[in-house]
Amino acid sequence: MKMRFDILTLFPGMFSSPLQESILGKAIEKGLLQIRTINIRDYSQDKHQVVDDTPYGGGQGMVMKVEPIARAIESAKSQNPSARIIYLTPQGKPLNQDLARRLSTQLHLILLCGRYEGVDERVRELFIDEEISIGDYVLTGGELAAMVLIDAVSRFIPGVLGSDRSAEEDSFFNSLLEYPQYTRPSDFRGSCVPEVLLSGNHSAISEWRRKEALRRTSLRRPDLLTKANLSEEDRKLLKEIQHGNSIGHRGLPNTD
Ligand code: 4HQ
Repeated sequence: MKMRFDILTLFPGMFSSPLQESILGKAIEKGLLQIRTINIRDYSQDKHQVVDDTPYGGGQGMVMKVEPIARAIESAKSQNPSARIIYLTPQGKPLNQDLARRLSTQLHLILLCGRYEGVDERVRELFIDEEISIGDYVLTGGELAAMVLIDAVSRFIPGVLGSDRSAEEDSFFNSLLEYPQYTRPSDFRGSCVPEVLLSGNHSAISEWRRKEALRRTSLRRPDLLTKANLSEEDRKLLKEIQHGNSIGHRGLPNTD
C-alpha cells in the first residue's frame, strides 16, 4: 500500500533533490511512496503574504502565525481526515527505530516544519497529534528533521528496500551495532581482511559477526546491550570479549 507524506513548509524547494535520489526516488517511481510539499505562504490571506509576527510579551525573533498554518493543515486534512499531524521540534518524543516502525503503519502523515522561534502555541493545542524530535541539537528549521523522519520511516514500507532486504533484519532492529564490513582487496597496504571472512565457513562467519557486533556495542553503546535480546551464546561471547579486554586485547576501535 502506498504511504503518503504531506509536508507543510515555508521552504518547499529544500525537499526536491534529497528525496528524489537513490532509494527514496525509486520508491516514488514504483508508486510505494508519495511526497507532496505545501507552501504555508500560499495560505496567508495577508496582502504581503506575511506568515510570521513578533512574540506577544516581547523577546527576540519571530513566531509563525496560527492562521496560515491552520488553513494549510485544514487543506491537507480535507483530502484525508484520518491523517496524523506531526510537528518536528526538539521538545518532541525522540525519534528511534521503534517510533519509525510505528509511523510506517500509517497511510498518511502530515509533517509541519517550523522556522524562526517556532509556531504559535495554539497550533499545537488545536492541530498537532504528535511532536517528534530527531535529536538534542538545534536546527535552523524543521525541514531537515522532516527529511530524516521520512527517510527512516520509508525504509519500513514493504518493497522500498531491495526485495532481499528488510528494515527488520537490520542490526539496529536487534538493538546491536553493525559488525565490521569488508570488500576487495583482501590486503590494502598491509591491512588485511580477517581470515575467517575468506574461509567460506558460514557458521564461523556468523559467529565472528555476532561477536564483533557485541564487541562494538559493549565498547561504544553499552546502554543498548541492556535492552537487547541476548541468547546464551551471546552471553558466552560477551564474557570472551570482556576477558579479552581485561587482559589488554584491543581498546576502543577507531571512531568512524
Ligand atoms: N528544530 N528535531 C527549531 C529542531 C528540531 C529537532 C525544528 C529547530 C523546529 C522551530 N526539530 N524549529 N532537533 O531543532 O526536530
